[in-house]
Order: sequence, then structure tokens, then C-alpha cells
Amino acid sequence: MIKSYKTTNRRQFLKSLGLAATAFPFAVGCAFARRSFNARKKLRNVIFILSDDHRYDFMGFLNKPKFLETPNMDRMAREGAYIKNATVSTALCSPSRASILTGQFAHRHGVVDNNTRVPAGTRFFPQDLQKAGWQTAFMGKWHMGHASDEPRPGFNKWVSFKGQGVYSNPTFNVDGKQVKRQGHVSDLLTDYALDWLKNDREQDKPFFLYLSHKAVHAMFEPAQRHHGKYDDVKLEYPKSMANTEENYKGKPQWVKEQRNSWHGVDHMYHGQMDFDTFYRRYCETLLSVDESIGRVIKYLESNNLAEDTLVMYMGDNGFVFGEHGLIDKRHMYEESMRVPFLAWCPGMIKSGSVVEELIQNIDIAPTVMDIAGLKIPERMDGQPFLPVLQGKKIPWRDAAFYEYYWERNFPHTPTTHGVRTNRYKYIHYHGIWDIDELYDLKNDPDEMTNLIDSPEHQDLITQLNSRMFEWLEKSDGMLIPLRRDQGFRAIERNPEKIRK
Ligand SMILES: [Ca+2]
Repeated sequence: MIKSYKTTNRRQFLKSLGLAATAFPFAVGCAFARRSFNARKKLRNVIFILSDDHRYDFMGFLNKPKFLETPNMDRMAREGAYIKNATVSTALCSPSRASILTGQFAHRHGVVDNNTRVPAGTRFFPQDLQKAGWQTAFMGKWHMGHASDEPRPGFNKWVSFKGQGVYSNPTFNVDGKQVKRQGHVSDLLTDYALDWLKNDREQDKPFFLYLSHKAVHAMFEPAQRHHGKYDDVKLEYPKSMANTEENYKGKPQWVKEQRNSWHGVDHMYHGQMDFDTFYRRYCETLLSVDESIGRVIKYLESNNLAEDTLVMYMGDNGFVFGEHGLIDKRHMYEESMRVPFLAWCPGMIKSGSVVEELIQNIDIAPTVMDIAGLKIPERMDGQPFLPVLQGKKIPWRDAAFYEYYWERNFPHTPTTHGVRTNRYKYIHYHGIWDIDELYDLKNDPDEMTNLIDSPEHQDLITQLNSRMFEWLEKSDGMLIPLRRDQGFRAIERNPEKIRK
């Protein structure tokens, strides 16, 4: 019998996922984190900076691409923590954003595509912070549903726009009023954020600022000062980009088919942009996000706030630049599922920390709740990771779960569920006649050799399959969500590239 998550308590649920052998030490870990934090009585503010579609390895300090310079991200990593194995539970904008705000998997909060509004009654963790006396602000891209930019519950200050918004001269909804501004959206959002920090919040209360950038979502538009900066740099293409027999050996059929689609290199965005321009503009657009981080950190330092404010920088999902002939996100390959994640707070996080633990977007909400000294609600699926950032050994998950639901708008990527450990990734497809995948990430980080039929891996596949279904059963995930048809459909193929 499938036991409903609602009737399963949190401890049973975590235990069911095989977390930490038993859930008890995990609970001890949380209590310890809270004691540790309270004892310091220092950390009291959180700034969460989110970018859109920034892939995990495009940062200057990782030297990829070689020409890219992100001095402020580099500084966060150098002086704070670089969370190496950060992933999202769904690599798609709106589901991931809803997971960040609720601490829940997509099948639990219900936002499974980019068209769905958050169901009425959904609780966002800033509502709890506000109730506890925190000052809260949301600046930027909300993007759960396209129709409204109206203030959402949980924020003392609201600056947002409808759906994807625009890069240049945007109109914002500022606390319910439409305000037209001149300039680049990344700069303007940072201006709003700094203005709120300086002038608009109650200075004696702890604060939570959610700075949610539109950048670097397609169609990329760098700030004017960055446009063309990377026009002449040499681009390096991933080895798996070429349409060769070797590259597609053992791969599911849908991957090769997707080459010639909106999200494939043979017909990307139906020909609106060529690959090289696309790559250069993406990197240029990222520079304004990096500068935004720098301005926020500089403000904290000049106002004596650096010691008691945790700054986190994360991407809402990854981005594929030609790997396996694909672009964009949605699927479970590394470039799509992994995200950049940095944390900075001098005095609380040791400089140069590298975190190996599997941290996910669902962990942000419980972590901020924990920092605020609030009880982590039963409804949240994630775990608080502050002690992990501080290098403390606490019981932690040994597997991250993943889900993506097929969209009629972008029909080339199938419904996907999967499990990723630090070593292996198991990918399971639904509703398509194709093969599943298993990768050994240690020996094959580029996911080139599918081990799904390897005799010596069959026991592991059975185990991972079983863990995946246990997760879905225990968390009410055994139904495939269906939504009404709406919006654009990316169903064109490039006739010149159709396989004979
Ligand atoms: Ca996104």
C-alpha cells in the first residue's frame, strides 16, 4: 500500500529515502546546527541571489570557458564555499523556483511546467520569516505563470515583472504599481535591491533579500558595456556535439532526435540565433550578474553587515551548450541538472571551502528557516545545510532525486525520473519507447558510456530503480501530472537535417 506523505511524518519519510542510515542523527544534526548558530548570535540576515539558466561550470575560477571572467563569483568561492555537487530536482525555470520557495519537489508543489501558476494556498518560506519578524524583499523574476506580476505573499517589498520580462528598459511592478525604467534589467534589479537595503527596510530587524535575475535566460542580451566583449575569443565545442556514430553509441534515440529541434544544435531556437553568437552572448550576459554580486557584497562590507549576512548565489537550472548535440535544459545530464552554487559569509564560512555533499534547490527553504531559528515544517522535502557549509560532518543524503514532466510545448524531451549519487546516475524515462541510462560519473564525467546493459551493473540498477520508486511512492509522486494545452509549440524540424 502506498502511504501518503501527508500521513507520513518527516522522520519516517527521510528514513524511507535511506537518508543517513537513520533519521535520528539527522534530527540531532539539525538541533546542533541551531545551537551552534544561536550560540554565535551573529548570523541574522540572508541574501539569496538566483540567476536563470547559468550552468554549473561557467565560472572564471573553474577556467571554463577559458576567456570568461567572473571576479565576484571567484571571490565568493575564494573567500567562502563552493558547493560542487549542487543540483536541482527539476531542471526547468518555474518548477525549480517553486521548489526553492517551498522546499518541495515539483510533484508536491504542483508547478511542473513554465505555464502553471502556483496552486492557491501554497506556502512560501518568506511568509514564515515575515511572521517571525524578518524584513523580506523579492526583486526580479518570479516566473510561475506568465499572466501576473502582482505582489505575492511573504514579501515586505516587491519588485517584479510578468513571465520572462525583458532585458532592456523593463517595466516593473513595484509594490503593485507599474514603473517603466531605462537600462539593463540586471543593473536595475541590483539598484532596487541596494536601495531597499539602504533606505527602505526597518534597519533593526533581520532581513531576507531574494534577488532573482532574469539573466542569463535566452534570448541573451548583455548590458551595452559588455556587448561584443567576447566577439573574437576562440570557442571550444564539446566533444559530444558532433553527429557521429561514436557520440550516439548506447544513447537513447530521443537524444539524437532532439538534435533537430528547438533544443538541438541542428535547429536551435528554430534558427533565431547561430551557435557561436549564442555562446558569446550568454557569457557576456552573465557578466552583469557577476557585477551584481560584487555590488551586493561591497554594500555589505561598507555597512558593517558582512559578518552577519549569509550570501548565497545559485542558478535555477543548468544549461547545455552542445553536449550530446543538445542545448538548453530539462533532461538529467550533468549540464542541465547541476547548478552553480556559492556561499559567502566571512567569519562563518571558512575561505576556500569546497563542499562535496549533494545539495539541492529544495534545501534552500529549510536552510533559511533553520538560520531564522524556526521549526522546519513537515511539508518541506529538503534539509538544512548550514553546518555542511561550515565543514561540519552531519548525516547527509547519499542520493539526489530528479524529475521532469513532458511538455506539449517542447515535445522533444521525455518525462524523466532519476537518482544521482556522488558516483552514479540512473535515468528512467516514461511514456517513450526507448532505453534508460546509467553513468559512472567518476570514470565517465561526460556521460558518454551508457552502462544500462552492462552485466556487472545490473544489481546497482535494480537498487537505484527501487530507491527511485520508494521516493516517488512515499512522496505522492506516482501520478504523472496533466495540464491543459496552452502556449507556443516548438515542433518544427530543420528540413535540411532530417535523417534519411
Ligand atoms: Ca531557468
